[in-house]
Amino acid sequence: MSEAPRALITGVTGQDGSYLTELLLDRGYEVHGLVRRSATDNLQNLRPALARGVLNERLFLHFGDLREALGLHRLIQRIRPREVYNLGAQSDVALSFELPAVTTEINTVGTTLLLEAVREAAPQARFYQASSSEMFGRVRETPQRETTPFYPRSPYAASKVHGYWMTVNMRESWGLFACNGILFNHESPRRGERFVTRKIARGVADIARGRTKTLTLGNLDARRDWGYAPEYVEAMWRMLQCAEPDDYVIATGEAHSVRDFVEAAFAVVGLPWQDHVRLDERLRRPAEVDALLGDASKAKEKLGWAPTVRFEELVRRMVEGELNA
Ligand code: NAP
Ligand code: F7E
Repeated sequence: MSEAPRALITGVTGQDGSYLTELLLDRGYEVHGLVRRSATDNLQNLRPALARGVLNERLFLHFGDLREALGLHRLIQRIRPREVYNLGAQSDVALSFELPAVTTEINTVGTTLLLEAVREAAPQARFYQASSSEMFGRVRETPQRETTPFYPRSPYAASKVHGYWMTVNMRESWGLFACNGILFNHESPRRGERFVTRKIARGVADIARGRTKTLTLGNLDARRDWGYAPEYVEAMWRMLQCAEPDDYVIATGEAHSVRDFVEAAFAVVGLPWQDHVRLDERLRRPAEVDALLGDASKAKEKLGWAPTVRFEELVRRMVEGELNA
């Protein structure tokens, strides 16, 4: 009997980490997740995976942190994964303006330490880096593709540019099978509560249930290319199954404003959004990314990947997710 392929996921408790865990378990993997110690429950997103009853059989959770070099090295040496998915990050763009050093430490130093641990302890492993459309920032061309130059507009984006180039550099210097997925915004009912789509979905559900009357937001004009997270983790996996390592944009090719999202979300519960939405200047960022739109034709051609969940459906799933919570 052949051994199950082994994968290590950093950021396993996050939105993407939890969906990727389920996808890999479905495909017969033994999944190892790096989990930060937390005083409160941070395993919420992993409940469906844990409910499969395979903890410590096919799903293993290890305490650790991306800043703990020796811990990463020891873990990789011990489990010798075939695939490593680096999804761990301080991923909150707004917060990165308040925590630039912590964001840099986790996203930049952390990524570097993980790549170094892979190079030393499992150089044959395939490595996925969670790069971001935020790297395009003040965009140099539209739509954005793999060749579009970066112009980061936040400490978060700057840290991700460093992670991107470290990944390319490890590939070119040491021959690591290392890929960047340049993923545009992707959402789901498991999205972190501070991100705008989840905040809107929850606000709308609370208003519909009479728990509150208002939803307070910042910039309604920002435009994003929003996709559905479970489809995006499929793209991550496909990148690591290719014959050669490469970098790919993953996006829907459709952009909407935050206002469009608000309008569509209130439409799900049949309420007029103008009666409930308040604006607060304090929720605006020191520097904004005005509009992102991705061109995922390379992923379509080389990975056979294409999104199916479109904007209206995504909004509906998120609002219904909150109403059923
Ligand atoms: P998320 O829900 O915020 O999850 C982030 C994960 O990183 C959590 O599991 C978190 O653990 C973990 N983490 C934070 N600091 C860590 C540290 N010092 N050591 C180890 N783990 C740490 O993010 P996501 O939406 O799933 O996104 C996954 C990755 O893709 C992130 O790197 C993000 O920057 C990137 N990305 C996301 C999007 C998007 O639209 N979602 C788009 C492009 C790129 P705790 O649970 O303990 O906080
Ligand atoms: O903001 C505007 C805000 O925080 C989207 C991360 O996963 O995707 C995410 O970053 C837009 C911005 O996501 C509020 O100004 C208005 O223009 O949901 P967000 P993000 O900054 O695009 C990328 C791809 C990542 O890589 C990141 O890790 O919405 N906006 N009013 C607001 N945003 C928030 N959070 N809250 C508001 O009240």
